[in-house]
Amino acid sequence: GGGGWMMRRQKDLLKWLISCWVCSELILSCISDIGTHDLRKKDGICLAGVGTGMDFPMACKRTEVNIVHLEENSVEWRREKVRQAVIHAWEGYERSAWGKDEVLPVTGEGVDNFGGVGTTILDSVGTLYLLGLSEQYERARNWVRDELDWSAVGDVVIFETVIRALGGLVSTYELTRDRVFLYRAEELALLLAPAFDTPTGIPFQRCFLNVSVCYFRDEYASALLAEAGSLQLELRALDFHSNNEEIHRIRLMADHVLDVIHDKTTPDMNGIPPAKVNVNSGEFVTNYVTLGAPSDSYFEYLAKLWIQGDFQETKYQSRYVAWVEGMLKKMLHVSEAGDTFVFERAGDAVVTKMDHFTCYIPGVLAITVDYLDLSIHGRRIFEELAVNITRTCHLMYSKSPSGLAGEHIRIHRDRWVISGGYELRPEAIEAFFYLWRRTKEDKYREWAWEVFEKIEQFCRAPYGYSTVLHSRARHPRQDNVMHSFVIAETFKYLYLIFSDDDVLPLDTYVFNTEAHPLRIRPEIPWGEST
Ligand code: DMJ
Repeated sequence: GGGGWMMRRQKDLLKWLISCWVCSELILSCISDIGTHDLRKKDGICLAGVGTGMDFPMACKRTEVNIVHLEENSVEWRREKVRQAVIHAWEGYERSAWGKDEVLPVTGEGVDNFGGVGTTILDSVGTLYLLGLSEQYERARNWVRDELDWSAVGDVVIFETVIRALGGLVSTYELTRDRVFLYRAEELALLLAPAFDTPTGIPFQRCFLNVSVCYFRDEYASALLAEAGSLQLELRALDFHSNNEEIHRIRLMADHVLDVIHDKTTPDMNGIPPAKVNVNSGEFVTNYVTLGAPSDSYFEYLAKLWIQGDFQETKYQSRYVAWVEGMLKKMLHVSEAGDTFVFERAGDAVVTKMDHFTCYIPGVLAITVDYLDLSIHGRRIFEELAVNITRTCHLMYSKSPSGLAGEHIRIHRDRWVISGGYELRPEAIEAFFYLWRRTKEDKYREWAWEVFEKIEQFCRAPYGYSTVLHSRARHPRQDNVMHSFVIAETFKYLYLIFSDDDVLPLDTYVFNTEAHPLRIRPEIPWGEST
């Protein structure tokens, strides 16, 4: 009767529920196999793919479902969180600013603030590849192949174009061996040639790329040290891969710039030339001396050129060591509280200001110390310096009411004044990453994670991540800017600090100032051991 039928129905229902449960468990275990397991074990495969010239490795094709199966706050979980932040930033750009230089992350518009070269695409494409975001990568790559139109590119800053666009293209070529990137990099480099057409060879600051007209913004025809001195890693890498005499000539011109600056650097400058140089005479036109903006990456490149050339070019080594010694002698200050600062100078006067930018210094020290011929004492100085400056970089965040650093700090009798907003800059995280790789001390991962959490709290916006005004405020306001270096650098270093060491190993790659990995000794055929 009806009761029996009910019983049967209930049994069926129970069976159905059990089979559903078994099924879902099976599905879940499958997902976690290709999910969690992939994240931990197959990262190796994913990155073995990087630089081997294979197609986009299948193991890299992971989906967002992974995060569900990861233990909260585990290293894998944090890495995946960073990866999802990249997805969010990239999708905001793709959705509302595709092909433009940058996205306005609050309002969702695109802006061409770098001449209209699609800067965010060129700057991000290597990171998309590295993070296994295959579909996003394919779309970016196809844009580079099909849509990038040099004839539509207007007024560009040479330095920014080299570190972001050219650096992104050459690096992605080295990672993927996809010749699309090489050809595009060659085209761009050739367009840059007129920039070096000055009496000293120190390049113009800006050019209209489409009409080859170059110029200076300021009437004194002066170049900033970082702008003149951070073009070489990228052009050298390209020259290694190109069989093009004109590109070789451009590369030599860029190398020559460093010799011009070096020749004008007198012994009283202690290896640290002032921040501005006249391009007609090569004379310095300021007495302002800093390792931060606008000089920073000039110093970074002296060290990294030495690394890129496999530590063979002793002229770069000695120029690098000279500025570190000059810094120790003239720029470094240890407060009564024991904090280490890299200050600036206006002539003989010390300016008690330290830029967030200077946080690139610890990384440079960390990746060179083993290759210098140092006494035990000298080695200790280098190592302690790296550790102590990194600690100050951490304090720039932890002492700030918002938990985000400003553009710089000023120190008045041991009192810290945090100035400016947080521009989503990478340098402190960069320092944490290099120190993590070197020391394996957990605190560096923790510090990086703290910054990431603050970025999520204050910078996340509808179309990406926004810079904030006034880091000193407890709840800083968003400023509607997402620099292209957010994906290229800030999130890349965050991703790497939560990855294994064989993901972009530091004995194979040196990062340009925009965090684009370039091969050390690129002339060695890929696949062979370096
Ligand atoms: C980046 O474009 C580069 O790191 C450059 O060297 C300095 N400024 C930004 C990041 O802060």
